[in-house]
Amino acid sequence: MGGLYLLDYGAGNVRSLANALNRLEYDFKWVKKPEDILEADKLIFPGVGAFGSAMELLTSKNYAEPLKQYIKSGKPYMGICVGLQALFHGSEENPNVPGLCIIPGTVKLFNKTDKAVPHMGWNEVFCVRRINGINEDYPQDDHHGIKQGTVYYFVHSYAVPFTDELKEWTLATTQYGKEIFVSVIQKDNILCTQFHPEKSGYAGLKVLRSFLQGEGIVSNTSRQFIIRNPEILPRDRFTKRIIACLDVRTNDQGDLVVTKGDQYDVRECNDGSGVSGQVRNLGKPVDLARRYFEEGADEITFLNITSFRNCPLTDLPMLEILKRTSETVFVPLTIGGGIRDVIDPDGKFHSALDVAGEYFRSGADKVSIGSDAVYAVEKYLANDKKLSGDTAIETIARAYGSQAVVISVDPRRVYVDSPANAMGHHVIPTSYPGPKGETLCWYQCTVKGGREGRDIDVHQLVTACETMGAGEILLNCMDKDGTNSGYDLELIQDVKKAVNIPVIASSGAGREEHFEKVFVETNVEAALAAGIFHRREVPIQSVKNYLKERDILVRDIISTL
Ligand code: 1PR
Repeated sequence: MGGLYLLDYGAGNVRSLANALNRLEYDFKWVKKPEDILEADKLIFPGVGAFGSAMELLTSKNYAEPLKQYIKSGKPYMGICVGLQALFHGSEENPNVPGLCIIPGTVKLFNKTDKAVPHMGWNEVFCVRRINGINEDYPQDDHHGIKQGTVYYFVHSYAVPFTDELKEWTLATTQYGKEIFVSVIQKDNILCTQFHPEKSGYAGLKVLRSFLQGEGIVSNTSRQFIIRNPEILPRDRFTKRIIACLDVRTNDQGDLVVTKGDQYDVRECNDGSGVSGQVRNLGKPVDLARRYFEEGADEITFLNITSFRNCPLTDLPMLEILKRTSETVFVPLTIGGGIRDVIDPDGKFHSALDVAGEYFRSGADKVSIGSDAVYAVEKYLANDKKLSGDTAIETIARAYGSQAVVISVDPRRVYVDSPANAMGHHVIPTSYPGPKGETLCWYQCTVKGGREGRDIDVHQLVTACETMGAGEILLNCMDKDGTNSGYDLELIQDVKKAVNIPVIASSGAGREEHFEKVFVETNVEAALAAGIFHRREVPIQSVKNYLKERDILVRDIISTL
């Protein structure tokens, strides 16, 4: 049989890797039984989710032993993310679960005091092994397509600290905060990346292609290398993410279109009478997503903004949109709208975990939970902050990892003239005066796309969701949405101080300088925009150029394979 095999143990989004191999025009087969592993001529293990669940699934499927035999056979093995970590003796993530014990060492949790965890975004690799005779500045192209100075997409909370004992195994390291970890393992037939090459744009596809062509292994045998130690830089090379957001809904003719609201109202007011007109149609979801990928978006977010009306599993067009988008877009995809327990039209119950699983299997890397997160936190607060363990956030984070769970917050300002009138809510000073000149407000969470306010503030929501295991906050603002007046910096600063997980600023972007302000004044990891991109008012590259000129790290796109 032979050939290239992918080892899918059923815990995550392997569709993206399959799409990447299709884009590179490589045929492959899926490992379906333990014997397939030893049949393979080349094997890729895309590990997603928690170390423990990966190892338990490998063991329960009787894959672990044949996998160790395969690796020891000398045939080419590529491990991705948890597929790298699994080679080690164990992980702090699940201390009682042994790894494959091929490489000495333990996977450790990042230090959370100086940076957001998970490490979710684009970061540079540093080749600790340089080809002899090549000067320091020469870009490294012979290391399995891995180029010094290029950024790749990482999403993990645990990593292998770089130590002298790992020098013979380590091709490259990456610095995050003040920690240096092993980002590429390469020795003999083994190549493993902590980053996701299938989600790292064309730079990542080049790494996959190099492994598939077997280039790196040849160059290793025929070259002399100089090993050098990575030094801790004053600042890591972690870039800020620019995210394009596509609010999607059916228009009155029943077609799924990309639309955009002004303060969440997506309908045109055609004749100035104030009577709602057509749903704004700003383009087709798959076409726009592909355009943004080519233009340098670091991530694409789809929000199904009328999902509260129906069962997402019957909303097959959204699943289809994800499947088609993930065929040609090789950066992370987030899908939101309707991630909750549902009963479909014929009465069948589907858990939020089932719904999320459908989206992951269709090509999503993250799911975004809006209304259901508000309801879950209301119950959590009413239950003396005891975790129930059965919320959508907890069940999806447990199965797919925290990094797969985003909380989308739809807050609106409630102005008060004094904290005493805020009914115990978290009040902050605002530079946007209220109707009676108030300079204080609290941010009320809403559900159903901003249609219904709840008695819960953003501070309560985000801190509780982090406790429940969410991995990221998508922080919208109804008052700023669609205004092109800039982000709500006070809201964002307040949330950024309240949580340790990454925060995406959203709502209000109008010009390149708005992105600089939000990064400099709030230190968020990412900034999202919709209207200015859909209406072609501000190109993504122009935002990135503006930020680069002001010494804010952003990803350079590699536009060709
Ligand atoms: O409640 O879990 O079913 O999720 C519904 C999802 O749909 C939530 O993420 C919610 O934010 C979103 N949503 C619902 N209704 C609307 C609406 O606009 N009528 N989108 C909506 C809210 C926020 C962003 C927007 C940014 C940037 N829009 O999607 O794109 O504010 O806009 P801008 O750069 O043009 O200012 P559930």
